[in-house]
Order: sequence, then structure tokens, then C-alpha cells
Amino acid sequence: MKPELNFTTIEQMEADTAKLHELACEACTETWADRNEKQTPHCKFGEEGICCRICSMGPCRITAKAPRGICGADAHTIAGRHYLRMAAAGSAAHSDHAREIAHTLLATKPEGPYIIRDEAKLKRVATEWDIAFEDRDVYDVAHDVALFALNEFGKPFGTQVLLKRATKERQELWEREEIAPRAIDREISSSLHMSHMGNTADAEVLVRQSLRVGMADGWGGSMIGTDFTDIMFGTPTARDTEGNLGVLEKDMVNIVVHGHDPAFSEMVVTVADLPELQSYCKSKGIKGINLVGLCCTANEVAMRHGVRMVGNFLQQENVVLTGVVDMMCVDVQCIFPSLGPLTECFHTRFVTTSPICRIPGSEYIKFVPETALEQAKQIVKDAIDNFANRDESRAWIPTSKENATVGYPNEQIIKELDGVTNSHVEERGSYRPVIDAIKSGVLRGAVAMVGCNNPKVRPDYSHIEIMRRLLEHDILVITTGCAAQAATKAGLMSKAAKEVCGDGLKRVCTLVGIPPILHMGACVDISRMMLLASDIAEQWEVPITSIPVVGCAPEWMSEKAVAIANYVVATGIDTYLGIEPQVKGSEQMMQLITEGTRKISGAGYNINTDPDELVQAIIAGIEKKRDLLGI
Ligand code: BF8
Ligand code: SF4
Repeated sequence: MKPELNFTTIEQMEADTAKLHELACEACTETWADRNEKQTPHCKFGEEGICCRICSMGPCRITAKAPRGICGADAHTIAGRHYLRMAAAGSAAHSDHAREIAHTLLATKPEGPYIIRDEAKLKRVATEWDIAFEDRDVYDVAHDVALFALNEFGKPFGTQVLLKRATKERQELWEREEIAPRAIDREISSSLHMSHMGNTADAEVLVRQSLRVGMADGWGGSMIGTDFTDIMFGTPTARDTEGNLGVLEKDMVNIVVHGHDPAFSEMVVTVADLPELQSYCKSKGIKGINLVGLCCTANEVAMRHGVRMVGNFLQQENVVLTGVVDMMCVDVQCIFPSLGPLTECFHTRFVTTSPICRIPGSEYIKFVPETALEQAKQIVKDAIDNFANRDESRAWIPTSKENATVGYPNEQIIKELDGVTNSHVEERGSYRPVIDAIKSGVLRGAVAMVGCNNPKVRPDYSHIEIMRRLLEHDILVITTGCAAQAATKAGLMSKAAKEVCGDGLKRVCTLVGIPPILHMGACVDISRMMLLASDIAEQWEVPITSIPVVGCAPEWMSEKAVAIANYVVATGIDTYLGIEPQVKGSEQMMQLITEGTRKISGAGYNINTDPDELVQAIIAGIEKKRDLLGI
């Protein structure tokens, strides 16, 4: 029997949410749970992907009596086009975020506010792109690198430059199968074009383009975004932090940064520590400033500064419902529009900062590099001023919080492994100890746990249950996004969590001094995972499809997740989904995404809405790969 640790249970988390939702009721407002109830059951045609409204002859819905839309599109065409459009929108979101980051890199200058923090990574990228580095001003190099990357979005010829980071086998396969992505914008645009009324009707071709547009994200936009974020704000390193609603403080000014673009949150983190704002806070008789992160922004600032993580996607309303949030400031993606009316019921100021994400009920401050520092200062000052408006009688902070050790990008993983071996033979570093541990069976394999929350399953339960079972089976977990926060809330990202692991994984965690779940960052950082898997395959000298490493998104919801799932599969990594993609109304599409892609990339989806069955399938999948390798 494994020792029972005193980690927060899912039942405790649910009790906290239930209490906060009661407070919402008292405040005469609603939450996602209320709206979910009103939306259930969902429209069957939408859920199955067989409602088409891409031209004004429609909408057309597919039934036994009406098996084709007015133009003749059948269920497979309609579901396939919709699926491709989701992948394209997901790629657009990640890649536009990356483009913003590239523009921020272009705006770096020695006097700040945006500066170069990781020169070594800048040098590595510049060298990779044949941009001269030696004897040049580092900022000139940075600007050349930024311009080179911006060209990747719209270049008229050639494919994504970062594909060269993949294994030879993958590069050849992508060329052969014609899924190597061209310019990022080109793939997104072509996807919309192909799925326009009167264009591609062949589901197989639509799925192939979904892989390609996903690749434009994973091996294009997201990878650029990750590298440039590291160059400007530092490549993350391992550090301790805490997570869950209990990180909010009664006696302090609580500022929540929420969204995805670190160009914004980094500035708020920087200014919150400034003596002038600290003393302004004290002058008001307040103990201090408590800055916390939500959703992917939480991952970004936790990994680089140890900023505490207040929660994941379905907790964004809970955070406001505590009544102690003085400022909720957001940038882009995964922001509930409900925060507008919700914050109006409380004293919380709600600030949007990007033209990409304008929300009624918010104050809009257009955040730009030239004035970023001053704008961030104003936001923090406004939060301090707003503290006085708090209604203590409506304040309730759950006590739940757990320790976590975060910040394991590839460089950090390799550095930790250095303690085990000194064999620095490979360019990006050696994963030999991990490979040896997997070969010997001390570790059975690794799973990338990623993705969102979704009320279609019990929120966070799937993440936590699956992760616990994997750890028990000596399967190392790497994680990003809201999955990382689910792990944090359950204590599984702490070093103490080695106690819930099987003997092999526990031994590795003890020897290396790591938690059993390694935090690799935000969702854009799934690009780090692609490099990790590629390097492992390369150093193992087997195709990437053979290594016992798979992906799992048990509670995914966003279009970004569809883009991710497509590039993970195109990279040759099997992906286990706990939420059904909206294509069920087409048998052909279901077959294509679970089996058809295997003929193209050697990987596919395994879909199961029951977390218990899903984790069994993952373990069986990993064991099958081991058998095939003869280990
Ligand atoms: O990019 S995991 S809910 S926060 S989409 Fe959103 Fe999903 Fe969270 Fe980050 Ni990713
Ligand atoms: Fe209907 Fe065809 Fe128009 Fe879609 S494209 S709405 S199926 S007519």
C-alpha cells in the first residue's frame, strides 16, 4: 500500500468550488456551472460536427432523411471542413501570439523595458539561421533574428525553417507526405480556403491539411514563441512555488494576471516589486502586493519568477468570487467573457490589454512596448487604490494550496540529468539517463499531459486520476497548460509526490532530485515536448513512433488544442483524448483521425471519455511500444 499523503483531494477542490458558486448565487450572478446546465444537452448536430453554416444557402444539417446539404456536401465533408477550421483557428491563435512576441523582440533595447536575458539561446537561434553573432551588438542580432522569424509567417517559398530540428526520418516523411508546413499564414489561409464553400470535399485531404496547419503551429509559431520568450525573459529554471486558490491573501492587494502573452505579465511582475509601488502600498496601510497567475500566464510567470498559481481555466470565475481580487488583468486567449458581468458584482477591476481580446465590462488599456512599464505601474497602482473598496463581509478564501517545483524546460531536464551522467555528446544535450532508465524498465515510458478543463467531464478529476495512475506505473509525466495546474493543486508536482509513485520512478526522482511530474510551461511550450521526443528518438536511434512516449489531453476544449493534437500526431506521437472531437457524425472522419493518420505519420488518436479506461489504454499503448522495441 502506498502511503497516503495529505494532498488536497478532488473532493476538497469541489467543495471549495461549490461554496464559491453559492456565493455567486448570493451575489445574484451565475457561473459556468449554471450556464453549462442550461446548455445541456448540447445540440446534437453541432456536437457531431454535421451542421454546416459556411454559406448562406444553409445552415444545413445532416440527417437520415437529408444526408447531404444543399450543395451536396455530406457528413464527412462537413465534419472534415469544421475540424480543419478548428485546427486553423488554433494555429492562428498560437502563432499570432508568437508574432506579437517576435515584434516584442524587435522592440528590445538595452535600456528596456524589454531586454535580452538569454544571450546563449539567442546565439543558438542566430547560428541556426545563419545570422552573424560574433563581434556584433547583441540587440542588432536580436532584431535580425526577430525579422527572420517574422518572415516565417509570410514567406512566399519554402517550408518552416525549424523543421530542421526534427529527426531526419520525420523531415523526410513530412516532405514525402506533403505535410511539411510552408509559411505559417499560408497554411492558415489555405485551410480556410480549402474549407470554403465549393472547395475540398474529400475528408482525407481535409485531415491531411489539418496535420499541416497544426505543424505550422508546433514546428513554426509555437516554437518561435517559446524560444523568443526564453531569449527575452530567461529560459526557465527549477524553482519552488505554490498553487490553488489558497494563494490569495486576505491582507494584501491581490492582482491576478491571466492569459498567455508574457510580454504583458512580465511587466506587471517587474513593477510589482518596485520599491516605489511597495511603499505606496504600505502608505495605504496594506501589508503588501500579492501577484498571482491564472491559466497559461500562471505557468509562464511561475517558471521564471516563482509567482504563485491561483488556478486553471475553470477556476477563473472562482478567483473573482472570493471577493478579494483587487485587479484581474488579462491579455489574450481563454478569458471568459463572463468576467465582465461577474467583476461588476464585486469590487474587482477588470482590465483588458490587447486589441485581440476586447470584452464588454472591462476597462481597456492598449498595452504597447514603448509605454509598457508605465502602463503596468498604473495597473498595479490602481489595484492598490482599489483595495479600500473591498467588502470584507463578502470575502472568502479557500485554504487549499499545495507546494510545487516548476520550471523544467529541456535545458533544465538535461542539467538535472548531468548529475547522473557527464556525457555531453549531443548538440542539445543528452537524454541518455532517461533512455537507459526506460530501456531497463525502471521507467516504463513518459506521457505528456496537456490541455484544458471541460465541463463535459468532471473538471480536474481526469487530469489528476490519470496522472496518479501513470505515476504508480512508473511512467514519468511531463506537463503544460491547465493540466500542469491540476497536478499542482493535487500536490503531484511537488518533490514529495515521489511517495505516490512506483518504486522505479520513485528511485529516479530521489536520485535526480526532481518531482515525478515535470512542468514544461504553457501550451505554446508543447513545442519543447516535440524537441524532447525528437532528441530522445535521435539519441535512441529509433523512429519517434517507436519510443514509449505518448500525449494525453483528457479535458481539452479549445481550438488551440486541435492544432496541438494535429502536430503531435504529425510528429509521430500517439495522442489520447478524453473529449470527443466534434466529428462523430462522420464515420469516415472518426476512422481518419484514429486510424487514417497512422498511414501518414505513424500515429493517431485514441479517444475515450472514461478516464479509467483512458489511462488503461495509455498504459497498454506504452507497454505495446516496449514490446515492439523488445525491451
Ligand atoms: O493555452 S490549457 S484552457 S489556458 S487552451 Fe486555455 Fe486550455 Fe488552459 Fe492556455 Ni492551453
Ligand atoms: Fe449547406 Fe453546402 Fe452551404 Fe454548407 S456549404 S451551408 S452544406 S449549402
